Amino acid sequence: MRAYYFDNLPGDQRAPHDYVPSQPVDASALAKMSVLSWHISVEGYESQVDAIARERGYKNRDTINVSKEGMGEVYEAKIKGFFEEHMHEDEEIRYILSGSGFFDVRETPSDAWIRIAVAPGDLLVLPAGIYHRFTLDETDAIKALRLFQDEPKWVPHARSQATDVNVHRVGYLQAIGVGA
Ligand code: KMT
Ligand code: NI
Repeated sequence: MRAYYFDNLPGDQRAPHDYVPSQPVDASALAKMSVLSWHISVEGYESQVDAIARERGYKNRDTINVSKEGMGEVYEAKIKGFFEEHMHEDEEIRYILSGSGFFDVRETPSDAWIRIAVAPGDLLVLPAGIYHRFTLDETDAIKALRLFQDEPKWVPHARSQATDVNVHRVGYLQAIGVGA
């Protein structure tokens, strides 16, 4: 997993958008934003993913296949929705089985985007309340496990003044020591 500041230049969301030279963001900077990651080889991943799921109380999971073939008619709408800046009231946990893509997370208070390039074997946890978005990259396909604690809470809350005061958003900022 590699992370770097997004260059904010116009153009295809699937392009890397890496500054030249790149401005990397390391795992400890991500951890300060409560963004956690592990790498677990896909070959024989089950027992290690099971162990992390047990430790962190992720009781349920399903598989998502983001590709034209995997999604059919809802593909274009889903791709558009994933890339709209939003937060959730629960963690967003993904283990990448195949393919690749980009999760963009908002740094606060700079409001810069940090782009996280995920590939097979990456397990990424975005905390509740973090503003983020997702896009496929130029390979146009990704398959991932979605893990969740109880009921999946996929409801996206689009960034807005109302979402800015959502209790999970405010709790997130307090947890990372920023703002209110
Ligand atoms: C999400 O919620 O943004 C997604 O599930 C994106 C695809 S998972 C790699
Ligand atoms: Ni999301």
